[in-house]
Amino acid sequence: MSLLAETHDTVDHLRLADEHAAHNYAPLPVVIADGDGAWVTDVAGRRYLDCLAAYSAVNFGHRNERIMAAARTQLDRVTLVSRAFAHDQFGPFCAELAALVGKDMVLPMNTGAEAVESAIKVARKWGYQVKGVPDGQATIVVAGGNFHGRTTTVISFSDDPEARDGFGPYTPGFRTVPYGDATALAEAIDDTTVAVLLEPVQGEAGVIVPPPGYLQAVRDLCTRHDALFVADEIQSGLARTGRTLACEHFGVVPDVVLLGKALGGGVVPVSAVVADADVLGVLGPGQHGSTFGGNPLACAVGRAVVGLLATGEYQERAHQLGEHLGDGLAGLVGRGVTTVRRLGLWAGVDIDPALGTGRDVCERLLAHGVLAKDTHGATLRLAPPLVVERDELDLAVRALGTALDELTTAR
Ligand code: IF1
Repeated sequence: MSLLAETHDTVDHLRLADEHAAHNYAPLPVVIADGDGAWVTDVAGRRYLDCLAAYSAVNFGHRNERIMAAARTQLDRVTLVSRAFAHDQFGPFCAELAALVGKDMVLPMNTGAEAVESAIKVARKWGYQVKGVPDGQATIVVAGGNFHGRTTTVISFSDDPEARDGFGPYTPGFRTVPYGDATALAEAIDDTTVAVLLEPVQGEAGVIVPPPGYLQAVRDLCTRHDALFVADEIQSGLARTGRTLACEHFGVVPDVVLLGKALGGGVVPVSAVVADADVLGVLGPGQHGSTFGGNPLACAVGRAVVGLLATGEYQERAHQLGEHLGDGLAGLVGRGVTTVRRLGLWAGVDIDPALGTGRDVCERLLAHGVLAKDTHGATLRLAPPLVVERDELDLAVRALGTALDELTTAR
């Protein structure tokens, strides 16, 4: 029996979490009890417009009815059998997801970091077995400002001290080049390079859209040097930017696509490495695995997500609503906002440091009924569920303007 299940007291909940949960986050002082579409309600009954969507893991809205129906149906059938046996959601999920992405095969995992780690293992194995890189000498090129997860290997190639410091010794075999710099990438690639791992749009870095031609240059360099272009679409993918994959905006087709977050419909962790057989075929029985990867509940939810994406409706919504959001945010430039970056319904909003930090703005947005998250000090990342309505976006922009005015007055 929960100590506080029926308590409507935010402070009690925050105190319990503070006493019994690791302090690896500093959450805003709000305790959510219910979610529906683009809105959540806290334990005191206050409603908030969710402009984070769990870092784009809730693209289809809280408790999306088609996703929840698929989950409920599967919950009443079978939820976990391990990959030691097949099940009736597995093949269809893999076939349907592969078709959505335009590849042959899927390696289903759970978290985004697991998909990234799995892709690193596959790329290395492909390098040794197919490309002919001497065993143990594979290198992978990554970009400065990257965020690909929190596991030890992944933070080994992070250049964010908060994410990396204190967790050594680090995994070798990675080279870092400035994001957006094709010349630096060309200089970093050599015969040992098995892959270039990039976010098509850098999320944690603040929704950094690459310069024109950059991803095409990455594609060309990977082709020329027989290296795999691995696109981490865990946050940018699945309609967030207005296309199924962010890479589509730039006219490039990566060799390997990493998916996660919204693939689980906001219900269960579902991630995947998606590629053709000439890449994923390097894995044989016993060479990789996961207790929960590709479980029946995950596959049933994943199939519902793929079904939602098949019509293009969410991609179009993100495009249209993103334009509307962009127009609203443009009106705040010079009113405490210095820069706005956006692709689809995904925006990075830089706050004038003279006014305060991104956290300061988020705390005032909270008071005005809007949830958002800061990143790297002075940037807000806005990523509401794609089911949000225009007037709700207007509400968020108005609340941001008010928060900025309050900070200006308080100076
Ligand atoms: C946290 C950031 C966002 C990701 C990309 C892989 C992963 C992520 C492009 C790993 C995860 C999450 C992790 C979460 C907060 C959030 C985040 F701020 F950390 F960087 F979104 F920008 N590739 N991003 O964005 O996926 O293992 O978490 O399922 O760690 O604080 P995961």
